Order: sequence, then structure tokens, then C-alpha cells
Amino acid sequence: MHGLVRRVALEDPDRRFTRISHLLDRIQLHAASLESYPSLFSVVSRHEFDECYHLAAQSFVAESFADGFSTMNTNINGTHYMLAALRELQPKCRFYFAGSSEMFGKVRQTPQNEETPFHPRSPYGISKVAGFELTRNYREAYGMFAASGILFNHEGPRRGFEFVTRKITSTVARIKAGQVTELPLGNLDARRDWGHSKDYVRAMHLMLQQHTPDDFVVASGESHTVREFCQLAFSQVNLDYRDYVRVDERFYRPAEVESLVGDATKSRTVLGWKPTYSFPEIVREMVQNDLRVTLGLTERMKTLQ
Ligand code: G4F
Repeated sequence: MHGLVRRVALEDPDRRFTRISHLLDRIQLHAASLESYPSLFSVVSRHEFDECYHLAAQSFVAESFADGFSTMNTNINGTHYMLAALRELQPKCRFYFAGSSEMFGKVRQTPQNEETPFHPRSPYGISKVAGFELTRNYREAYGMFAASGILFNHEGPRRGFEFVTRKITSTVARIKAGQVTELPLGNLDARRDWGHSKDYVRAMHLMLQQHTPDDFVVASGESHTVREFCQLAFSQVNLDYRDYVRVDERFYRPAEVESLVGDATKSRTVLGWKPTYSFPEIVREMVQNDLRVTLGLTERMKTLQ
């Protein structure tokens, strides 16, 4: 198992690799950047790979409005560089592209499946459509095993704090610890189809074990509003979200994806995939994890005082 990381991360492993510290003795990390074709080419020229999971991207939709240029440069060129380097050096390597439900954007049909037309609503969504089309083109033009997963939102305790689910669960824990008193959020009525990352990673792996490369929607088939997520997360600690959530215009997006819900029939039938986590289980696990981390830290701070 090999992984690509930024050079600065290799220089500060204790802080940068906390989430993969338990794996470090089993993976080889290489310094490379999605923005540099020579750096990717160099890694692909020095090692042989059976499968490549191209998950790296600027993945925060709100940031893509703030800096659309760098999102487009990194996401589109990064995907093109990876495909081009593999085609040149290891055309037999199987390639996975992380597509996104954000490609459906202003949805043309509900639920969304592999046939639903794309209508992205952000530079991030546009960059993912481009990556998806590049992947399909390398498959058709050069016969490479290049597959795309169209994954709906997938969450878990390792989610970044800028995404709405982790922002909610970490703030619930901080409210419980007495560190903050409110949670500012944007559009509470946005609907998302939330699943668990562990389930979705299994689907990615299955896609590369098939006889022929193809594209697959991975989704739970249920949609919930941000408000419902808040309600459930606050109820884990016996609080009413209405006492803490404050709507703040700053967290609204210039163009919103109002409602997403996926139809994963193809993944279920062709890959034999199905999710194992329910929506309440995901919320509960994330809140419990944040309580453990936050309250643990508070206790440790007290012992230091
Ligand atoms: O958690 P989010 O930032 O995720 P979003 O935009 O749906 O994108 C995530 O899922 C995609 C699909 O799989 C990925 F491709 C992408 O990389 C990323 O992982 O926002 C979810 C919803 C949005 O409608 C947003 O407007 O929550 C709404 N929201 C309301 N208040 C907020 C907030 N989102 C964030 N991040 N912060 C808020 O305060």
C-alpha cells in the first residue's frame, strides 16, 4: 500500500498523520502534489501498482466559491495528471475516480441514479463533472480500467470540522463541555443523503474488483435535512437544538444544492453492496466520538491546572 502526501506533511508526521498513525508501518508514503505532473509521474515510474484510488481533491464546496480557480486547477488537472501518468507507465493499473453527488446539483430527477443528467452548482461540482468525463474518456479511448463512484455524502468520526455534520457534532460536544453557547449554521432546510464512510469505501473497492469498468452511484436512499441532523445530534445529550442553533447568512452558498437522494440499485445488484449503518447510528457515533474527545481534553486540562 502506497500513499501520496504533501512534502510538508512528511516533515511533521506526529501532527499530520494522526488519523493514519495505526497504519504507518503498513504503507509507504511518497511526497507528491496533484498540482505537479512530474511529481506524480516520478512516483508512478518508481513503483508498480495494481489499483489506484484517486480521492484527493479540494473537496469543500464552500471554499470552491471562495477560490474557484485553485479548486478547478487542482481537481481537474490533478485527475488528468494521474490518468496520463498511469496511461504512460502502467496502463494495466485499475483506476478509481471519486465522483460526487454534487455533480447532480440542481437535480433533474429524484432519486438520482447513473442516468441522471448533471447540473453542477459550484466550481467544485463542475470540477468533479470534468474529472468524471476524463475518467470515462480514458476508459473509452485507451481501454483503461477506469471507474467512477458517484458517492453521496459520507460521514464518520474522521470527517473534517468544516463540513456540516462534524461542525454540528463537535459543537454539540463543546456546548456540553461549557466551551461555547451557540452553533451558527446556514441553510437548515438543505437535504442530503448521508451514509457512513466505512460502507462507502467498501463500495469503492468492489468497483475495482469487477470484470469491466463502470460508474456506480453509492447512496443510502434516504434524505434528511440539516435541521433533522441537528435535532438528532442535540437529542443525544438531551438538549433542544432550537436553543442553540442560530442561522447565519455567512454560511449560505451563492448557489445551493437544495436536495439530494440517491438510487443505488446498480451498486446493490452488480456489486452486491449495501450500507450497514443507519442515519441515527451515524449521528450517534459522531456525537459520542466528539464527546469523548472534547470531554477527555477538558478533564486533562483540569488535571494540568
Ligand atoms: O457538509 P457540507 O459542507 O457538504 P456538501 O456541500 O454536501 O459536500 C460534501 O458531500 C459531497 C457529496 O458527496 C462531496 F462531494 C463533497 O466533497 C463534500 O464531502 O454541506 C451539506 C449541506 C449544504 O447544503 C450546506 O449548504 O449543509 C448545508 N449547511 C448549512 N449550514 C452547511 C452549513 N454546510 C457547512 N459546511 N457549514 C454550515 O454552517
